[in-house]
Amino acid sequence: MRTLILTAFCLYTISTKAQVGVITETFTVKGNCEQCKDRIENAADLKGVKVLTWSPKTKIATVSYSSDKISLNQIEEAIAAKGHDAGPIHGNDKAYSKLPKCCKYRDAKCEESKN
Ligand SMILES: [Cu+2]
Repeated sequence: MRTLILTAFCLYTISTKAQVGVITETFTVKGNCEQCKDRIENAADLKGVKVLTWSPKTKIATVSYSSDKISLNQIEEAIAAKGHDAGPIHGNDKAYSKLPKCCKYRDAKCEESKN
């Protein structure tokens, strides 16, 4: 009986996970500084995205989003469009060229001083 209940519980858990809903995932976004952080987090201000936070230290973005409204790929594309490499997507070169010097993560590390 106990086994049956456990099995039923496991099946329930699996089916709940398979349903669409709010998903939290992490992916790498290249960037340098606090300005990058603002740019990246604002880029992810999209319909279906609950919250995205990015750490300049770890270069990891953590995003919670409604999978029935938006996909992780779309979120990564929105960030890449701002010039930041996001997950498997290469940051837009034109947008990258317009980034402040401090944010050009392909060419330089950000100095601690602002601007
Ligand atoms: Cu920056």
